[in-house]
Amino acid sequence: MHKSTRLTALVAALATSSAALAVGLLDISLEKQGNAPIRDGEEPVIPLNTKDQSYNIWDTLRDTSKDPKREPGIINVQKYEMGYSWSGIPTFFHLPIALTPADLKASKVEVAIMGAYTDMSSGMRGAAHGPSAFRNSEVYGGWGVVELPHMHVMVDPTKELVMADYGDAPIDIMSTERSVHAIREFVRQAAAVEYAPGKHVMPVIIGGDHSLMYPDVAALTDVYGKGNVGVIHFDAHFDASKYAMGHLINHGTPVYRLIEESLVPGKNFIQVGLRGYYPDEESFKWMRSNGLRYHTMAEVEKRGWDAVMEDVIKEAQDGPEYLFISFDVDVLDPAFVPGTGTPEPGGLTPREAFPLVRRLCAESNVVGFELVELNPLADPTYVSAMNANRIVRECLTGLAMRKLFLNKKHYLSPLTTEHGNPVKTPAREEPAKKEAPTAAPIKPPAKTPVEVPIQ
Ligand SMILES: [Mn+2]
Repeated sequence: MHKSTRLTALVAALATSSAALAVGLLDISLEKQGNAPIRDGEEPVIPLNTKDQSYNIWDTLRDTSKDPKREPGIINVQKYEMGYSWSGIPTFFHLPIALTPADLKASKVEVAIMGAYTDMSSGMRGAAHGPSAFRNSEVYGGWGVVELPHMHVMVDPTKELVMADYGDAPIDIMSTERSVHAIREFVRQAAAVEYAPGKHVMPVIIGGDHSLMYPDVAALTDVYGKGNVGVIHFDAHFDASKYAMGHLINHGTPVYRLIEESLVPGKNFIQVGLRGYYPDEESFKWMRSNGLRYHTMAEVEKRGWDAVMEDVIKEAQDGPEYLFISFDVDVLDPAFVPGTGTPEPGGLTPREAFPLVRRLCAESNVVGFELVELNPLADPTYVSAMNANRIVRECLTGLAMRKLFLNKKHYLSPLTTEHGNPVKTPAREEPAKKEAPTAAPIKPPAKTPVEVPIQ
């Protein structure tokens, strides 16, 4: 039913009910004063003026015809070889930028990190500032020059992968419904780029509220095919409501939409971290009947995190060929992420979430990632942005490990997890393209006599 028709019907229904009588009288008295919002014969809606010049301005690309001509490729916008964490132009991880799909292709970009500042459906407004908070969330300086390997595995993803900041998706900040189509197109354009035969750019989307999951996943099914992309969904909430206050798309409905539109079969959803008071019993039954695989915090309480983590990895490898990770930061406990729209106590610790995200990106075929619901306005200590940054770093590290064939079950560097010598060669089955950072055995130090203190 058309929106205005529905509203007309609603007004007609109200006019015939006795409960609405007082409202009707109020309307008449307002009309006498010339203030009535609806008069006889008028449509009870304020039409959207689609002829207005600003209607599509949020989705209108800048005119670049007067820009200096340049060859396609990524652009390093930093002035100096290195800098402090807070210095320079705040791109994601201080990476170079790419403005167009041609830039991604020319530089053979493997991972394009992009912002998407949807904010109409968050439980608490502020997620629009997520991408900018993320770009400013670095802790370490030395970008571009200093080697900063992830200590658990001794791999530095910024050195192993070609990555770029792809800017922000176009958003109509006053309409989630209008934004999702533009976001889907934006993500699809990046993911469609083949940087090598059969190898597509992996989009990493920094939100923004969780309504993003619908256009982000839909964009990947546009590239890889309907039903070919599974979703590992980290969240305190199941986000599979049919409606939210009459809206079909908001941050609590994307899972339902993806299943309803047959883009992702229910069995290809693997949910981690559900807790609190949503979904209810009826919704759990709906999830079961649609085959969703869910791992609640109640299950973690019952079986322990390690057992649940292993099941998630197994299930991720037992699904469609391509995987997308949707990481709602509210899956982490509010102690670690207070800055989010709908916090829920009793969540995962970073020490639980980090290895799972890293392992999923190393041990399965992840082709897209989103981090959503980061709300810096509710994050006075910056701890939320810091943990959000690390979640994405865990994924990037996992991707780099996969590239280096350090993708055996739960690989950790012998150099940093054992202090005995010599260091074992990393457990790799296939030859790596380059020497792994821990491949060379380290000579034991010359033994020196231990001095015993004199009593
Ligand atoms: Mn969510």
